[in-house]
Amino acid sequence: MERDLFTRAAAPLPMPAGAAHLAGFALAWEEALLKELARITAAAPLRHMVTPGGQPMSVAMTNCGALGWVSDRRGYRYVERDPESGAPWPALPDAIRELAIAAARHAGYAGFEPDACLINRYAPGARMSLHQDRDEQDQAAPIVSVSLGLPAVFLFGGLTRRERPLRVPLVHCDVVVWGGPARLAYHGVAPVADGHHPKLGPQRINLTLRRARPPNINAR
Ligand code: MD6
Ligand code: FE
Repeated sequence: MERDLFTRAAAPLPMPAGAAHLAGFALAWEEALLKELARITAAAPLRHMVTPGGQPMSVAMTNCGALGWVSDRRGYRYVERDPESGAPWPALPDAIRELAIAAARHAGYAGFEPDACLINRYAPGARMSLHQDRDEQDQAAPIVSVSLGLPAVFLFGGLTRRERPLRVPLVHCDVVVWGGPARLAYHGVAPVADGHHPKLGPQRINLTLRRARPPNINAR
């Protein structure tokens, strides 16, 4: 297997109870992920959403799946349609769904069925400040986060803002899963350093898969 500057030997880093770092887990899906990403971002382009306070985010975002996470002056929420086009978000590709289910299972969360996939693009300098993911009605399900492209330092804290976060270096095709006792852990991404990834160029792409709605509500 190709190993380069951006690829570490597969060695999971220790994480708190309920969380897992799966080094290189997405490598088997790499080609499918890159192909699907191009398709999704052509149909639902990456865009800089604004925070409820009106600031444009440094991370550009889009979604695929039944539900997409959006932020605007009205707040954060999941919606069934792309507000830019009015169309439903692109469907969740089988390959992305299978990767998420396999990663969740590997981390001890069998039966994960994602209904939302947020796609984040970090240009060098982009970051995400520490926050909890609490916009999902179904907090029983874990969160699966797939890193592609440039490396980044994932900040993984505790259940309060006061705990100093772990710094978890992530490279292309690493996956992080958190749920159970870690489901509401504070997390974020340190500013992405300059660089050029052989497959993705000067950017980090993150896919975050979640279960936003409990199955019965979602089936409506
Ligand atoms: C990441 N993203 O992009 C982590 N959480 O690596 C997040 O943690 C996140 O992008 C909630 C809402 C949007 C996000
Ligand atoms: Fe988050």
